[in-house]
Amino acid sequence: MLVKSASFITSAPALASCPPSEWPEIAFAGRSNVGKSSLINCLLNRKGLVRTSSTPGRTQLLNYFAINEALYFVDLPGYGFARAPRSVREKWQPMVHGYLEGRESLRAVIWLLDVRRDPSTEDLEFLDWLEENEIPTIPVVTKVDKVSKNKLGRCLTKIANSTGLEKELLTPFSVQTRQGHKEVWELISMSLDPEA
Ligand SMILES: Nc1nc2c(ncn2[C@@H]2O[C@H](COP(=O)(O)OP(=O)(O)OP(=O)(O)O)[C@@H](O)[C@H]2O)c(=O)[nH]1
Ligand SMILES: [Mg+2]
Repeated sequence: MLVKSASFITSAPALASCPPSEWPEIAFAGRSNVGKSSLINCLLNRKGLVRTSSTPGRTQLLNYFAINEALYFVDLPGYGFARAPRSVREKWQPMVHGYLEGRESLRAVIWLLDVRRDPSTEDLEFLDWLEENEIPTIPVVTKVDKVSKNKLGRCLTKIANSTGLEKELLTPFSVQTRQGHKEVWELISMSLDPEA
């Protein structure tokens, strides 16, 4: 997709405060620090549109970005950040599950996993929850610049085995090399227009 315009719209604390659902939307989910905000910036070719951080747990609201006045990207707060205050952790589930269950204009969730980490219990629970709720899920494996080509295959096999997802469904991605940029956009386009 040619990104002509991309801008921050709002940070919503819950489904009820999301903007009117006039456009289809794609949400980005995964553990804290996995690279959600970086992936969005890369897809939009905007370096600093979404704030990224080496401190996990920065994103704590449903952050809305409008693309080409035709599509929303929603940067979701990450899970699994053990050091986050309890108040933040307790809010995560009702906020994120409530949004994902209730947002009719949601077309797919891009679910991120770090290539160097074994999927955690929280990752697997979240995937189960997405499957139970029949939410279309696009798995993306991030930070693949951090492993050699050789090791990448083994990491993907491991992730496939522990998640039960087909290895072919895992799209390797790197902000550094832009590997996967085209593939992720293709998957987004397919979920926006399943007929095509
Ligand atoms: N080498 C490398 N680093 C990456 C990549 N993607 C993200 N990072 C780094 O990982 C860290 C976390 O990235 P973010 O995009 O802020 O992660 P996030 O998932 O939005 O994190 P939260 O908002 O805390 O949930 C930052 O230091 C990024 O620069 C990548 O593809 N390659
Ligand atoms: Mg973030």
